Amino acid sequence: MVSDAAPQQRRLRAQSFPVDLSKFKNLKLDYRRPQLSEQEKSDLLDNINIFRDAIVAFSATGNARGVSGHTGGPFDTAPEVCILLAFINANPEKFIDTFFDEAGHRVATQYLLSTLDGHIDPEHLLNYREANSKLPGHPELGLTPGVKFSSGRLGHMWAMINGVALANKDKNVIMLGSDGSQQEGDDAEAARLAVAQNLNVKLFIDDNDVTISGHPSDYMKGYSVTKTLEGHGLKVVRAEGENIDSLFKAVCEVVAYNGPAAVVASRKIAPEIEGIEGESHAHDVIPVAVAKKYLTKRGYTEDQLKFYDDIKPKSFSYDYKGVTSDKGANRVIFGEAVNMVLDKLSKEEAARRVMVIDSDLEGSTGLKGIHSAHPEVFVPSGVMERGNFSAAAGFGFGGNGERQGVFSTFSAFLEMCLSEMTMARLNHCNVLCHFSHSGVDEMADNTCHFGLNHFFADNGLEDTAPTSLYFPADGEQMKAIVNTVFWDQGIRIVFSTRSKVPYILKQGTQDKLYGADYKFVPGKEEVVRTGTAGYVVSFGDMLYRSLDAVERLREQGVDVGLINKPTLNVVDEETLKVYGSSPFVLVVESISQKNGLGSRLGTQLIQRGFTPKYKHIGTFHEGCGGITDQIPYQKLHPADIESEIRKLMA
Ligand SMILES: Cc1ncc(C[n+]2csc(CCOP(=O)(O)OP(=O)(O)O)c2C)c(N)n1
Repeated sequence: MVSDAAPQQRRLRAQSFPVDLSKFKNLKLDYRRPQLSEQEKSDLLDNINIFRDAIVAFSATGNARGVSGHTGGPFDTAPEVCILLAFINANPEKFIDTFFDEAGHRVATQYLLSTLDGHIDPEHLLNYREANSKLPGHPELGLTPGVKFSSGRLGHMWAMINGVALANKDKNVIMLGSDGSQQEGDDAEAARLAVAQNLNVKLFIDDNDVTISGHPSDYMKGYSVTKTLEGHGLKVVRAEGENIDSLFKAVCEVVAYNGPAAVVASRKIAPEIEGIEGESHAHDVIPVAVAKKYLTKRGYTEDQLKFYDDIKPKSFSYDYKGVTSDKGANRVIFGEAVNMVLDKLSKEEAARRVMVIDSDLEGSTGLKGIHSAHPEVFVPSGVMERGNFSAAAGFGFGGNGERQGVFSTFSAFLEMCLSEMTMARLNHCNVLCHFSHSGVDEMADNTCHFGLNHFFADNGLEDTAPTSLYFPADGEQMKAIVNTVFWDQGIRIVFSTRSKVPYILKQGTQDKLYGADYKFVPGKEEVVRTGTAGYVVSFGDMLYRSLDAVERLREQGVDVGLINKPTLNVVDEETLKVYGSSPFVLVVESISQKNGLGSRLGTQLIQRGFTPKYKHIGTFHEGCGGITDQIPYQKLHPADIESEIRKLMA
């Protein structure tokens, strides 16, 4: 399918996709006839089984190659998709033939639909989430042949398809929904418009009671998708998702209805997949062993499933200079650092003064560690970033820093909370935020999950309370920053990456630069290496990569210096003079090249009368999928940094 395929893709293409998709029948069913004949039912069930086998077979390759993925969600919605496909086949003029999905992680559905439409070779599906395969973790319009929309940030789809429905009043607009995505506030706004305008949006919601951190029925008492949608005025039909008669009848009723309507299909996630059914980890990629067991039970032979043995995680080894060989996960260390602050308080004092709220990502953003060590401060919550941020801000309202709200999610979703940040600032709220998964490193979830726009958060005026943006370079610096700024006032934001980072060493030693004798000073830029030829200014995960480039050049006699800027949005006049008066400044960052530090520092230098040769590099184009490939794809590998330095010196 893809002409610039990597060698591994070509090899896999020669293998055979185990599921015979030619057996998938082009069924035609009329939604005005809610009763299935025995033959229709049997054909439909065959299609559902083929669809589900295929989802299991190819999504498990994400597990085999170590790039993760999602199986449970797309597996669940196969019956709804197969029924709706048959409706579209019978009455194409009545539908927009796109299965808009507000839960973009269920992208396997879109790749399979595109394959059934003839846009993708079945064998190519076995490259799911592989770098450059054009099968990234979320659907991207214009990237993958046959994929008809972009999705991946929960709760962003319904509002858009309202517009599609307004532009196509004579057609049904389909959206696959989920009990996770429906928690987002935007869905409530979309519901009101859909009802007020009587739009023909048809929602098919997989109410499997599973999201990433567990079961909504446990962590969000009182939440009901059905009652919520009914309360907005939609027609809602509940169905047993795994009972084809019940589901078929409900889908017919909702499609035949004139106006906004939803099927809420209840089922355990990954039904009948032994080992993961009903479990919250079924949300993630299915382990190869579980997939093999399932497919074997479904009649596939050992020989047909041999292809998994050929898929190996990509290894990437590189000997970085100036750092330890061991690495720390800063996104986990954030939680440990908060625990170190909380350990100093009694449980009562901690509960009175600190509130840590989750947004269904506690395992990914380090809050899980706080949840287990200090349950007295922890509030589990749903996929509701804006509301949860404001709750954290409100906890710290009026407390002079004596009370702190702590909030976390992925850096990508910082963009969702900007207006709430403005109001939190105007209310003098005290809130410590942790935005993990910054930049692009190891982000197979790809472009919609990149954390690029950190500076957007600093959106107050010069005379309002400052918003501090901190991006520690390693685990020791993370601890020092959290310890120093925890009880400060205002909005403080700490960033980390999905990937682990090594520890920065003092020049020519094996001692950690940010070890026991280090004291973090907010706003201070740190000279990691002094140099006369010019300076690299960097921070976060790009500091160790920049250090490697700098060390290699220094070994060759090029005296390049390196600055760490752990507070992104404060000018340190003293240090700026040091690099400003050197021959060149190169800013290296993994956030957006368009909006990052580099887009500001040049002006700050000129305003102070410094005119070194200047360049900045950062993330500049949409992702390539995969794990270790993202950084070199953005031309941010140490070799790229070295080459940029050489160009500035030429
Ligand atoms: C705006 C936003 N917040 C958080 C996430 C991270 N996230 C991805 S899937 C998910 C939970 C999904 O639950 P659900 O949609 O019900 O899917 P299922 O577990 O059934 O596959 C979360 C929190 C996201 N993709 N977008």
